[in-house]
Amino acid sequence: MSVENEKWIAAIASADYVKNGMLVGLGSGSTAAFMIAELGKRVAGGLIMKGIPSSDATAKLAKQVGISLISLDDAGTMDINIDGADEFDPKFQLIKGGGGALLREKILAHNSRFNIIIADSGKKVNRLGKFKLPVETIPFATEIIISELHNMDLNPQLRMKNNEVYKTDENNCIIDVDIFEKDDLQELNNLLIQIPGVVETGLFLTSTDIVLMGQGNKVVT
Ligand code: ABF
Repeated sequence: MSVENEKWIAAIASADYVKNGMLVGLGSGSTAAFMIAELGKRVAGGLIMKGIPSSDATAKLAKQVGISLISLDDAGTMDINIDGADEFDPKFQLIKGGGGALLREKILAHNSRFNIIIADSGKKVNRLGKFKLPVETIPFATEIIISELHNMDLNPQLRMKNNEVYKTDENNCIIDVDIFEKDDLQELNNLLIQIPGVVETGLFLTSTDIVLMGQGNKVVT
């Protein structure tokens, strides 16, 4: 079974959690895109729900498949939030933000009563950090933060796209750092967040309620 198929079956399984009348946080990335397509089909079939998108790309996709969107302000607390991840470990700690949407994704996760992660089996790791951790920074402070992260032995790399500095939906930068050697992720996250100019990190340590992982042709919960 292909990775794409594993993403797809996990996404379909997550759609079963969405019931009539729910406010649903819509994640970003290719696995989330399968979930949005499936919810679109169910909305066409009569499911009543509203979505709160975690990125401009997700908002566009959701509109294309007929999902009504509302703002976070209007939604308040969401019933459920469904999103992908770059890595998850046995404690359901995550690295997210490979797609650059980590800030809004973390806001949605924080404001949702129930958080589902959907993933292919390649995302499961025993220890986080093979995937570089994205750290979102404001442009004004990004260069000086890179120096500070060098001093913390985090091997920082400014994310680029088409030979230009990558910008998030919030017009911020992303610095990808190497955390594989770090044992205490909560402490590391606290240190990173305390640096002025760091907006958010892609470490999601406590928000996840369940992971639906496609593995071969089965979904493991
Ligand atoms: C979002 O999309 C991100 O947090 C994560 O970076 C990425 C996962 O992408 P994919 O589902 O395409 O592997 O969920």
